[in-house]
Amino acid sequence: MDALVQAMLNSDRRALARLLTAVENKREGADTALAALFPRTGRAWIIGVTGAPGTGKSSLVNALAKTFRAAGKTVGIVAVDPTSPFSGGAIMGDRIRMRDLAGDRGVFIRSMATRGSLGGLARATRDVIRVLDAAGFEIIFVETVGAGQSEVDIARAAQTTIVVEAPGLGDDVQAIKAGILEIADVLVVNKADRPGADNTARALKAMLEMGHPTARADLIAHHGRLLPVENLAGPTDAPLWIPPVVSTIAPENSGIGDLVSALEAHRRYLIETQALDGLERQHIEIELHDRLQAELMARLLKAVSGEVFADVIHRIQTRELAPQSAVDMILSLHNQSC
Ligand SMILES: Nc1nc2c(ncn2[C@@H]2O[C@H](COP(=O)(O)OP(=O)(O)OP(=O)(O)O)[C@@H](O)[C@H]2O)c(=O)[nH]1
Ligand SMILES: [Mg+2]
Repeated sequence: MDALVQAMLNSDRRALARLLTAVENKREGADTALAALFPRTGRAWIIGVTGAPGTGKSSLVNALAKTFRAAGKTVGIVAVDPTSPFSGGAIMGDRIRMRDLAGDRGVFIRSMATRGSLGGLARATRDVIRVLDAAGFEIIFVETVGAGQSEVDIARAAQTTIVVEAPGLGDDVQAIKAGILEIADVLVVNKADRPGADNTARALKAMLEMGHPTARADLIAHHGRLLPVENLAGPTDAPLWIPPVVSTIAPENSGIGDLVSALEAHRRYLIETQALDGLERQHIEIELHDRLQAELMARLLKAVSGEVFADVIHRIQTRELAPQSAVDMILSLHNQSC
């Protein structure tokens, strides 16, 4: 694994691909490799791209990557598909959509599909992003499909999040799922060549005017909290970021310049208001919480046998044991075995 890390740091693309596979699958030695690489991370600009299936996320990433490459930036792309266990189709599609990037050594594309739990996917995505960051890619796009909690969780690894909408997904406002708007730093109405695009843009702008989240603190509301919220937020007198709405036609490169300007403005905003530090602290807190939760649960399941669980479930069903008493009992069993 050491040799692989060294080769990867010497820009060996095959070593990078192999290291990513090892990290994604949590192979032996992967955690040590990640720990060795960790001091080299934190330099990349991570841009999340999320939205309903087929809205044009990959086409947009392709167009954005080409623009950033023309400006001399190196680009990593992570395409995550939590919805399908066999995302071969989507991955093939991405390969076609992004084929103009093939052969460019300044670009590295990685597709990931669900393996095991969604929590596991979020963990794997963070680790894959870190390896690309350590490898020196300056901008990393993370594309996630859909609009559920899992996509929101994955999008939280990003510093700037693009939410992509397209006309014709049914009722304009209905198409904008609750929760997805709150994570948007930049809103894109792609497929602006299609009828109804102006309505979608107007509906989005109206929704933004109606209610804009005043703080990012709500982002961690469903997670446990290790730190008081005041410690997480940036300076309270910082100006608010109002997400701009940008219309694009990705395959024609139309609107991409405006989108890049919007992204860069958000980046500047994060730096100038010192929100970047606060955001990173939030991300670390969420990650630490997630990792502890997964690790504690894994240890518990290792220490307490399946028979004990079966017995406890039976005793709950026969009303012999209340669910919370069962939890206390299992935890005390676990503590004894530690
Ligand atoms: N007319 C039109 N078609 C577009 C535009 N952008 C993308 N498409 C087409 O829409 C389809 C889906 O584009 P993708 O970029 O794969 O969309 P996606 O959001 O990445 O899709 P998934 O990853 O499967 O969710 C493709 O056939 C694209 O060529 C656009 O601006 N206008
Ligand atoms: Mg895609």
